[in-house]
Amino acid sequence: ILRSPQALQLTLALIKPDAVAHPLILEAVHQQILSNKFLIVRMRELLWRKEDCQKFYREHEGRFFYQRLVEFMASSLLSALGSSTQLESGPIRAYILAHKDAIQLWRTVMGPTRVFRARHVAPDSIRGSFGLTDTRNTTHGSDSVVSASREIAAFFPDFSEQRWYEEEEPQLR
Ligand code: RTP
Ligand code: MG
Repeated sequence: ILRSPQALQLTLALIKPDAVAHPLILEAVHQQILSNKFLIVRMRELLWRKEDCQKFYREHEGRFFYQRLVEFMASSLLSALGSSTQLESGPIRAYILAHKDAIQLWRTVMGPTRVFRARHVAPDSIRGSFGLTDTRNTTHGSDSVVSASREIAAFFPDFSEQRWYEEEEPQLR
């Protein structure tokens, strides 16, 4: 009964460098994933290449926050080596999460984008609890089925949703 995109939706979740850098926050976010009964389909940690990051966020190109968002999310070789010139950036963690209502549920668990708003209207959400600024707001989540499949492919190019439903997901029944 679970073996269909109708029954189980996928989303891409990212934990941003501000949270990956902090073991307690990283663990708390991971626990939020588990306690909300998401199934973790794939998970990886990486230093994001700037070109890949720019491509991922291309819908925001030209917006006032685009440059600082990319500088924060992507790592140059200098930041990989621990250079103090790029203190903010660092590794990120990417997940494919599955749930009946994965896209909307993850966005609710994250809370509002803007940290001031998150703290006021959803203080127990991830961003309300751990967000530092509008850029360093702890997590990312896909906003639609179309962007989820584009974003999953960006981080997990070998992943096939079809094959997953057919071959892996049955273990859950
Ligand atoms: P996300 O894509 O990260 O899951 O969050 P979202 O849909 O709620 O927000 P979106 O509008 O797609 O923006 C993507 C990321 O850009 C940064 N941002 N900063 N006013 C600002 O300074 C501002 N607005 C957006 C945030 O880090 C946001 O997560
Ligand atoms: Mg978005």
